[in-house]
Amino acid sequence: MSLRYLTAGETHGPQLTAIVEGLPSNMKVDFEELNFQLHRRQKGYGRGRRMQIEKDTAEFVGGIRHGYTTGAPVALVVENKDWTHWRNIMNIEPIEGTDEEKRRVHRPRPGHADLNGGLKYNLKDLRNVLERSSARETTVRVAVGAIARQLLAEFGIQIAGRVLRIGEIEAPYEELPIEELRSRTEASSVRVTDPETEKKMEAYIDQIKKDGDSIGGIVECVVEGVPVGLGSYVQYDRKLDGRIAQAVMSINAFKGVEIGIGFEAGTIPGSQVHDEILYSEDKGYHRASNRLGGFEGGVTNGMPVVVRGVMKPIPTLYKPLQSVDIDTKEPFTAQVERSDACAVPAASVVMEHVVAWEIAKAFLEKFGGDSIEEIRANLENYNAQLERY
Ligand code: EPS
Repeated sequence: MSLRYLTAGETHGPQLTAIVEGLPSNMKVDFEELNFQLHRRQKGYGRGRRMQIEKDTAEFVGGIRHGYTTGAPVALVVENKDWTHWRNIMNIEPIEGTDEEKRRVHRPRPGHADLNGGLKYNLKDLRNVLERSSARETTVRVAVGAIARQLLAEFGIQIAGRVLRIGEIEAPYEELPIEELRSRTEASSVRVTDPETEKKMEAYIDQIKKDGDSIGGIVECVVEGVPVGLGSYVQYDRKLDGRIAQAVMSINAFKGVEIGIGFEAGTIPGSQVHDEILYSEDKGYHRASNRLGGFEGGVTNGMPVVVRGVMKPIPTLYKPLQSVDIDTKEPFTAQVERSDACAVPAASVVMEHVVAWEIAKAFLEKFGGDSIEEIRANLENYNAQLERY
């Protein structure tokens, strides 16, 4: 059985839940490290008041004993502290009260799932849409991805991310060792490597907020130590770059994804795009450059995997856009909801984790076994085969 997970829960409900199946047994789970990843997702300049309410921590309720996975499905929950303010509104039992008391939503926000969801599921209270479509759900995707990240770390695979752009402010691109990339972005309120850019981005976000607007950006994630041969060219749905693209596009508000130089590859000749193949005793086969971001034929080539994603501005605006009331069909322009002016730094953390998940899944497809020991033996066997090649 391949690695899989499902999530459940609403943004203002009691908790978010995830069930992960297919993890090997005997894998040590570092709870502190996992909660650190959840904490990273909560940070970032431009977040709204909700993040001051929440203190995300994962509570495991299945599949782990004495700090190690048992091979059984892993179940975890993350409490929504804000739920105490929504107990009645989010009650699973029928409640009495006016629309206002129930916080019924009938004015769809452009850019949100509100109207599509209402039409599709025939829901006259759009709260039933927004409660689930909220980016709050990325909390448990990070928790699940953090387990995948720990599995990958067992085999020397490391991940880091950064913010490349927020609105019109672009960060200078610096090639850095992964440890330095991590420490510099961790010290930054907007997850950039350069303090000057950080200041400019903060001022820019302040201005956007003052204008009652929101802003998106571009994020990048890099994965080092990925063995050659994950994914496959033999079938469309086994191409790992395609699976990563799907995972990144599934992050709330993401509108595009690139691998390596991505869209730039359509603007320059092939001689400047493809990465020449080299061989040396110590490194074996490798590439002179990494413009293709670690993939050829949908298969990893042993170079770092480089993924970029673009996040649109959050659609909940203090500066209202034109929409239509679903009760009266009349136009309206004023609906103010609490939200974030910019969640790009948080999205960068989410992207690291959905990418970690896809790579872990492909890793287990190639080296899968029911225990960590079995996987390690399979990997060693493969590495010996590569050396003989
Ligand atoms: C979100 C709206 C805001 C964000 C939320 C995503 O929540 P609220 O409606 O409670 O103010 O804070 O993000 C999170 C809660 C989170 O954990 O990232 C939305 O509409 O998508």
